[in-house]
Amino acid sequence: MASKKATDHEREFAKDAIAGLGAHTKVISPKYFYDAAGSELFEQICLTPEYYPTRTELALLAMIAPSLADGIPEAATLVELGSGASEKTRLLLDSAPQISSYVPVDISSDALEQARLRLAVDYERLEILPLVADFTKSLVLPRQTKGAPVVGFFPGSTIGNFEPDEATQLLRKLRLELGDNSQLIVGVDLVKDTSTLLKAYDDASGVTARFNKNLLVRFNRELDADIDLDLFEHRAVWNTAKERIEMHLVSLIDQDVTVAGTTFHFRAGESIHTENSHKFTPASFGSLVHGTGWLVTKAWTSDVQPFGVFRLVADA
Ligand code: AVJ
Repeated sequence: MASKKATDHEREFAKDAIAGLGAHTKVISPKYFYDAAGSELFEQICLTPEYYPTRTELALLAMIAPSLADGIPEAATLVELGSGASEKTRLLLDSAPQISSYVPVDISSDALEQARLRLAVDYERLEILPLVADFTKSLVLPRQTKGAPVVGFFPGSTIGNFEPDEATQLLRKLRLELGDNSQLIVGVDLVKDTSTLLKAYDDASGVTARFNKNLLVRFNRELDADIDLDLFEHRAVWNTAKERIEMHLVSLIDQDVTVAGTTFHFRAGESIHTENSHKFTPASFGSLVHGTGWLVTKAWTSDVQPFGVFRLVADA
């Protein structure tokens, strides 16, 4: 049984890689960053001096946790999307002991298991129900949570990785899945000066470059590719029109690479577009949420490095 599951995952990875590398503008979903090595590299990115979002959000959450907790019902279920190491979760759990069950959702079973083990030590009364899933697909909450008030937690500005129409679709889907009396707490990185943004996605010690190139490592290991990592360069650019940071892997020469048995030609300077990180203003995030079945009832923003936490409640 276990091996069949693995091949489904690799089959989808191969299918997406062939479709993306075969597209007019070569692209691959950022969800493929997060194998065990990628999740670990992301934890390291959060420790770089340049990558401000995680520290800024943690500081903001620490400040507003009591207000967030006030709005959380008795015996609530906390559903966290793309949970990773769950440090931010602790701030909520510490200030809202009325949370009785926690459903971390992540594509990386390793990261989930590590988070579960760490949390179980400190939160004995908390029912931890990990869900290995791609939260962009249909989410079925564990049956143990049936009937409990649901609080969604979507930190880290991961919503910024989606194109605006994908983000609204995701919010609509979550509105239906989390239910009528639910709420959703979203962490959103805000627009700021371009040099700060570019440094955050291209840190001097090259951790983000390794995180980006880890995709090529996965192509070689899991999709029998023959890619020379030194012939590709990490690049982060600010797209002013779309208010987003884009990450790319740029081919340094004309070359052919084979991935999952298919050969793709790269011109020198041609890239694989690996991630978008859209940046918002409270107004632009408000219009993104508009019409998705959620209402923004509260917004908290930090002013040092502008970052926002928004409480969305299900519209009646
Ligand atoms: C956690 C996915 C939101 O887009 O800022 C960090 C991932 N990419 N450095 C982001 C990331 C490059 C991060 N997210």
